[in-house]
Amino acid sequence: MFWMFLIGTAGSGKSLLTSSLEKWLDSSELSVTVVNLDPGVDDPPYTSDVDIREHVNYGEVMSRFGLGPNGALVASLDIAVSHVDEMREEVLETERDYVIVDCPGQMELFAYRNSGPLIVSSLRGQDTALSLYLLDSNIAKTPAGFLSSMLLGLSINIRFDLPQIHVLSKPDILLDDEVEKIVSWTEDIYKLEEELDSSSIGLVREYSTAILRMLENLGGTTDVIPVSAKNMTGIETLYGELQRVFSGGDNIYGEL
Ligand SMILES: Nc1nc2c(ncn2[C@@H]2O[C@H](COP(=O)(O)OP(=O)(O)OP(=O)(O)O)[C@@H](O)[C@H]2O)c(=O)[nH]1
Ligand SMILES: [Mg+2]
Repeated sequence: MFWMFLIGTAGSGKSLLTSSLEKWLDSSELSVTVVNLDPGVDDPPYTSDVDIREHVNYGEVMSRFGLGPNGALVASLDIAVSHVDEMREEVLETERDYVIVDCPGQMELFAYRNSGPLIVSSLRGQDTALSLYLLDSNIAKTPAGFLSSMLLGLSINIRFDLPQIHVLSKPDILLDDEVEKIVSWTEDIYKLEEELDSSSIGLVREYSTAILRMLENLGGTTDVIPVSAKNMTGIETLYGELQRVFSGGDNIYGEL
């Protein structure tokens, strides 16, 4: 089984991409299991085969412990840790080729507490896995937004220690040449540097230059694949990249 964990900032398009990817794989006669890991979601745009909500009741956690939405998510994920083995069994019973895991929206709560990475590593066990990190076009369209999204991606890579593919989500909200420009920043880090130099001053510029040098030392910025979950464009390219990483176990940050 090949596992894909969809991770990205709140509202970056994880759930819709889960749905579109499932449809695409299904229409290509590849078998796929969908896992919802978001205890707080009401109505995801897909039918999940395995669902964290079968094991943890977010609303009840919130009222029983008198918690707000974030506290309840943290507590729900902590509770879910003791149900991961059952969830993994449920996934294995489906006996499908691919597993898509839609991760919770509040990425900082999922990624930066212990329960999130623990759930991910226990769910996948020894199976081949990667993360699909979504960079939201709304944020990545500016050089500074793009750079901070890449930095966040690096941080996610450290937290989950999985090979990582970068997806530019919602490219359909941008003009074609804006998408091309973002892609060019990943192909040539100096293009991004030029734009950052002309669009930032002071401390932001100083930080940006230092971050770029760090990314350069790590082998440059990682390619991003524009994928519109709304229009179903770019999924074929994404699938090619999935195949490449799954077959080679490639880690985008190489030596890290
Ligand atoms: N135009 C466009 N909108 C999209 C695309 N993907 C998602 N959206 C919209 O973006 C919003 C958020 O999408 P979701 O799929 O719920 O995002 P998410 O990352 O799962 O959100 P949380 O789980 O709440 O963090 C919805 O209104 C989607 O319809 C896309 O490819 N293009
Ligand atoms: Mg979602």
